Amino acid sequence: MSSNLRIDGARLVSRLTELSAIGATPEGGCRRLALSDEDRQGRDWLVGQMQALGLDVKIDAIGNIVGILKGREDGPAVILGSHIDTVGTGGRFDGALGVIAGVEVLATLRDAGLTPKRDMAVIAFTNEEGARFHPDMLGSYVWAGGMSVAAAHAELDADGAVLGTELRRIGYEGPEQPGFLPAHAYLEMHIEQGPVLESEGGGLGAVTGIQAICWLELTLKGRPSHAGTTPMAYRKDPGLAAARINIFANEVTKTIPGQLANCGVIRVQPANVNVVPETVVMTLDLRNPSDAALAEAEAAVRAYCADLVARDGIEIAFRDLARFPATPFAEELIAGMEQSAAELGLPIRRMISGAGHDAQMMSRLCPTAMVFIPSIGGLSHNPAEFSTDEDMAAGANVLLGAAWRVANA
Ligand code: HGY
Ligand code: MN
Ligand code: MN
Repeated sequence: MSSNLRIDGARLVSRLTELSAIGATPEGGCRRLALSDEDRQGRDWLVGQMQALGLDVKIDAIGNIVGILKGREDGPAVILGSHIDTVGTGGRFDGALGVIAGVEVLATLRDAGLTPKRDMAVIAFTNEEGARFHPDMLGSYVWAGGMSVAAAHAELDADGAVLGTELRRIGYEGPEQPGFLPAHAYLEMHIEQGPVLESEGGGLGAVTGIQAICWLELTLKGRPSHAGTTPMAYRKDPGLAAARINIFANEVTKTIPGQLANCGVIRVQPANVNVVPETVVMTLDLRNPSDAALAEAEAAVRAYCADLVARDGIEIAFRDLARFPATPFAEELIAGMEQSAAELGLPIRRMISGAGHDAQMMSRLCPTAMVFIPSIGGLSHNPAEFSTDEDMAAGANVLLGAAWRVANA
């Protein structure tokens, strides 16, 4: 590839703008929950873009969308990708940028009449966010063989909707088997979603790996009773217990290095102002770069819950929603990202990812790496999520260089 080949930054921005209009929220972000009508519209748009580019577009049984650029030789492909589903308060960049940058890389090669030695592809994976169905990174997890199609299809959302039914409803239960395209390498571009790069004056991130993740759902059962007549000592109050567990999980982050904790869901039943609750369903998102430290944090939370059960006479049932180990990326691909940045005269520094990504699943199949661009204000999963056009083009050019190198090695 001539060393001065660059992606088309204006085209990258205009595609992101087009996709951002699908599921656009009044606050300026995007809401395309997995397998929703907005997700379907985004999928339809992406398939149209891939077809217009002349890619061979295939859909697999979990709805992963695969656009393939044929290489000169048969064999495992260099895969780019990310996701186009969002969380409820999503921004315009999380996931979408990585898919569009992958499309832009293939479009740039096509425009330049360059055919790589290996097949190349861009994949938009289903339900990366895990906001509606669990676990997160579900489409890439199934692609990597971590979960069966049947088990994934049986997942339910909070309203009882069945994943497989929703997939068929939006017309994206495809004929291909997940993982049908053998992977030689996987590269993903993503916004950092945190404050590190910006706090260092900008520059790109050569991602060395992803921290360990544990998502727990706790169902707490107490005894509904009258809020005005039941003496405090007589109450079996799961609402109070849930609050205590949330605070305890937060306290654990102060004693275990690197520990993070979030209680993102608290659903109270019967949710009446004058009833001591009967049931509370809550979630805990626990993360740590160290598997051992995360296990210690989880054990502390479980032990605390056992004490509450013994002391307060409520029941607590746990359910795993997601559990993924700390995942290191491939040194030669990390170095490849650094080399491409250096060739472009762009500052880049190594860092771990706090967020989960489809790369965490693809690293089970093949050498994997990511490149980050700065998130302004360190914000993500927020409508105000923002990255500059310049940083988007810089990241996509690093992706182009790194992908072309590994596709022809
Ligand atoms: O939760 C995560 O880290 C990702 O946004 N799915
Ligand atoms: Mn993402
Ligand atoms: Mn996300």
